[in-house]
Amino acid sequence: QAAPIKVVITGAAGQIAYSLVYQIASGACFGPDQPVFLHLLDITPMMGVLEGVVMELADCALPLLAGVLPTANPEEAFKDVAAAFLVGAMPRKEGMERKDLLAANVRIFKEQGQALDKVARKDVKVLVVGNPANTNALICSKYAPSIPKENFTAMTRLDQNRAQSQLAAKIGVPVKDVKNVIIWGNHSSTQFPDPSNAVVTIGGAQKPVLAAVNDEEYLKGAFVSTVQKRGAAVIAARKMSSALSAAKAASDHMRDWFLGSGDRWVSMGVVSDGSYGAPADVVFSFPVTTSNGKWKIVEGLTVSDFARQMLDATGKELAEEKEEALAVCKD
Ligand code: NAX
Repeated sequence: QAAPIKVVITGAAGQIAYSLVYQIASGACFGPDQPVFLHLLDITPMMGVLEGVVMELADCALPLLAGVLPTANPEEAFKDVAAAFLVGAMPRKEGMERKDLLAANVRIFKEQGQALDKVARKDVKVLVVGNPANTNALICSKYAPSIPKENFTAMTRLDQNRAQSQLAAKIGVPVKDVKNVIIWGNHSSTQFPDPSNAVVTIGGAQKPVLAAVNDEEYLKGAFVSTVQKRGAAVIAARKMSSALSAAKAASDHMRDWFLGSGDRWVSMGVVSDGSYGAPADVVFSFPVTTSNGKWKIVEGLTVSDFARQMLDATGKELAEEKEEALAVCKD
């Protein structure tokens, strides 16, 4: 059997982590032959809760789980890790402006970037889930200059999974038969879920989703807004934010990055090179394929006028968030 890899989850006492630890420790993420040593980071007041998570992990008696280290010290948590799930962030409290939330969280990701830079493996793959995920990932990368910027990504896979699932239900096929839906831009309400290159397998033959749905008004309207507002709909129903599906998406993202996406496109927030007219040097979600531990932006897609407007709006938001975040970091 392979030697264990060290994997860190931050926000480990929180709700997403509660599902994510099992995804990782059961082999769903890194494969059934890869043992993992889990580093679990949370803040000091949460150490008691985290101890409960550690107890439950022990009680799962998982063959691939080589060990668990609960800690409140980022340098201990990030030491020698090959994969980092940065889930922990400050939740929005009542009366808090979006700006205040951004400021609080950007500071956390600056510190964590510095700690990763100091103690993590130089090939560590970092996935930021904590919001504002794209801008947090950018800041984290900026404060970890010894780690390649390609190794910092933000999660839009939950949005992709939601979009794929909506389309499959609309067409009436199993979700696995829809592929290549794209999420462009920011993981926020300006994101653009784009079905224009998606394909569906019906009766053994592939067909464009646009033709299978054949309802432009729906695809530009209700489809887009349902995906954009799905997080709020789950909160309204569950009185808590998406956690099971967020953990599954985080595991999907990291699995595809480590093990390859095959011929499917997946959406990942990555440091933009300006492809498709997106602003450069922001973390922008693009369609990518992954192999040998590297992602590559899918090239040569046509961008319609409608898509152009949507891409520009989400790009503008990311450029603004970046300026705000950089100003906070200078303080
Ligand atoms: P919880 O509030 O349940 O858990 C967050 C945990 O992070 C808490 O235990 C808290 O103590 C810990 N934490 C806070 N500051 C920390 C620090 N400096 N270091 C380590 N741990 C710290 O939130 P949960 O529902 O698990 O959500 C976590 C984050 O994911 C939130 O920012 C949320 O907005 C974000 N989401 C992102 C999604 C995405 O698609 N990118 C979707 C789901 C989710 O909403």
